[in-house]
Amino acid sequence: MKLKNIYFTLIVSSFFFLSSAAQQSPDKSLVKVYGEVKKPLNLSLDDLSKMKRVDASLKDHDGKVQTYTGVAVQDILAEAGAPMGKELRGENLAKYLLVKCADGYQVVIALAEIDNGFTDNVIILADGVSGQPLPKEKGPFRLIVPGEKRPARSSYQVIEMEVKSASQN
Ligand SMILES: Nc1nc2c(c(=O)[nH]1)N[C@H]1C(S)=C(S)[C@@H](COP(=O)(O)O)O[C@H]1N2
Ligand SMILES: [Mo]
Repeated sequence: MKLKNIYFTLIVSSFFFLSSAAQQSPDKSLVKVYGEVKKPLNLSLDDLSKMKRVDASLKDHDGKVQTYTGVAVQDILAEAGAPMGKELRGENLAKYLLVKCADGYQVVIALAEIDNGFTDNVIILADGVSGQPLPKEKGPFRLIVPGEKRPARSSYQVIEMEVKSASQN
């Protein structure tokens, strides 16, 4: 009877130990920022948590407004040394960001659509919604493109952001 109790305690405590270990292991997911940039980046959730945080709202498929939180894509591209701000003129206006997702979904955003010298719309790379991490099927990173009639460019499960040029010269 006593031995049975010990076994029971061992099984229960090892279950709690293993489940807490699983919860604490940090998410190692990365977003790769590369292409026509001076300094390619591999951004983790931890990296994003240390950058300037901003909110963006998005109406979901069902018309409900959700508040996402993350980092302005402008700040990420500036950090990577993509042409932003004063450099965003001439041939750099033919440059764009190709956002790639784990499911193969891809969207294009012109750099001028990201720069606050051109627009008041703040596009963010979100890692949270309503004060929580993104749900697994939409995360861990999601592009939020506010101010559009449809949420179709707000790509989820983002894995790469490549700066490219559409110039024909
Ligand atoms: N990776 C990825 N992101 C995506 C899509 C997709 O198929 N794959 N669909 C888009 C479309 S068409 C819409 S309408 C919205 C839906 O997002 P919601 O389910 O949060 O409303 O996600 C967008 N982002
Ligand atoms: Mo959609």
